[in-house]
Amino acid sequence: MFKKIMIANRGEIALRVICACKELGVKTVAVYSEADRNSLHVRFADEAICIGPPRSAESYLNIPAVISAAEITNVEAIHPGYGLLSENANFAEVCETSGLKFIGPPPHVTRLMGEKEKARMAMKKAGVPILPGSEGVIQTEEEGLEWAEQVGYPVILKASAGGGGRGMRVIRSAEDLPNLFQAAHSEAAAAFGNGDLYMEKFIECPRHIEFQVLGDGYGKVVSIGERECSIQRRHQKLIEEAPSTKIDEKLRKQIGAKLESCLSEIGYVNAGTIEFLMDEEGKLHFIEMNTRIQVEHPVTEMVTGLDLVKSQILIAAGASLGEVIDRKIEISGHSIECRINAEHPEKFTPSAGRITTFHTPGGTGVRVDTAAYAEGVIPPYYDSLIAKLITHGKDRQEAVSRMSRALEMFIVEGIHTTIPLHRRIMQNEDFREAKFDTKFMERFLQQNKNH
Ligand code: MV4
Repeated sequence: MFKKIMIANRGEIALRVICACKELGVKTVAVYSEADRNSLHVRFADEAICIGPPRSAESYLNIPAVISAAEITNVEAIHPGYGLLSENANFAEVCETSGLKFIGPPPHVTRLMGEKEKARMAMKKAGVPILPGSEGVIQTEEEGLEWAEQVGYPVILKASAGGGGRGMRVIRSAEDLPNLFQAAHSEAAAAFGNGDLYMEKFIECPRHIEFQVLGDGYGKVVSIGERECSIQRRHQKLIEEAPSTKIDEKLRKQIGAKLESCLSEIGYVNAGTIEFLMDEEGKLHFIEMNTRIQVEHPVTEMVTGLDLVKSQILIAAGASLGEVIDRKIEISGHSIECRINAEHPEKFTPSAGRITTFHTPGGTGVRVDTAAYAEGVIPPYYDSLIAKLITHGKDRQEAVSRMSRALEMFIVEGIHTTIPLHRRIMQNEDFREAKFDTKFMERFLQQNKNH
């Protein structure tokens, strides 16, 4: 096992990694920007190093500064958390060439999954279901028209270097294709430095369901169930849960087995998430893979009893899956996570500043992952997530009623948060009946305009 690792991240996920390290007896080094001097990740780490000014580009994303801090403090490995450098294959490569273990997959796997159209073809080859669409990159408008004709409208153009919803265009008829093709191409080229596009059949009202996997370095990959992530706004998830009410044991096993063989073939190592769209008939279709620990990993932890972050560190240190998971994985009960953001709950505009009161709920089946505290300051430079409220119950209904009462008992004053929004969603009839898709929030906000 490592003696000391660095956490190249901030906020709640930096604390989450510190928790895992403390339990494993691993010493920790925090890095922080000038805006995060008084952050809890700095306080709870064994050592801390300032790596630059507030803006992420000059601190948390500054690879030379992060690597220098790792060398000065003699750490053996770096945990990247989520966001920031977590899916940067070049960073993973620099780590390895500097003799530092990157806690995540090898660079070539991160690179493959970062090219969405290549990832799609790799999954197809291994028998994981994908949507009808182009094979590889579409070079010209004419080629786009041919594929669209074959697939049938509506279709969606996506940026191969994109992901997470950026640079997409829905095309409903042939006459719209030329303009939208050029627009998507220019947008992708400007945003990602790569204008490559691919095409898929467009699903109007999909559910977003993702599978968690863990791979060791010895060719073994296990699927550890799914998460339902359809409650989102502008591609930002708001509520996640596990398991999905739309997945039965047969489908879970079938998709899980396909993913295990496919990712074992690819040489997948460490934690990963495979995103699917579920169509109106309940069929799953692969869309993309995330090669990091996800924000919503706690709901999987709550229903399996696994510690995914400890697992990541053990795997990076050379443990086999047999050593990391020493029993059969079973899904027990139901778990829900509400993302508490420092935002105005109706306008969704960022709300930075000093927190004056901070009271977190507790009690049976309640977990709070946060780095916020009373009198602490939420800086304006970073992601607006300030806490994750997670509940577990024997079934979905119990998890929802726990969430409802926990939200009532969560007090944050001094800044605006999404807590009032979550309280209202918990009362929504469709939500309570698990009747939703990725358009849920649009409908919900429309209906609740006057509240
Ligand atoms: C789609 C789609 C419909 N059909 N692909 C958005 C995020 C990115 N990961 C994929 N996204 C979508 N891809 C096809 N073929 C609809 C979306 C989509 C979406 C997906 C998941 C969660 C929320 C979403 C909100 C709008 C659109």
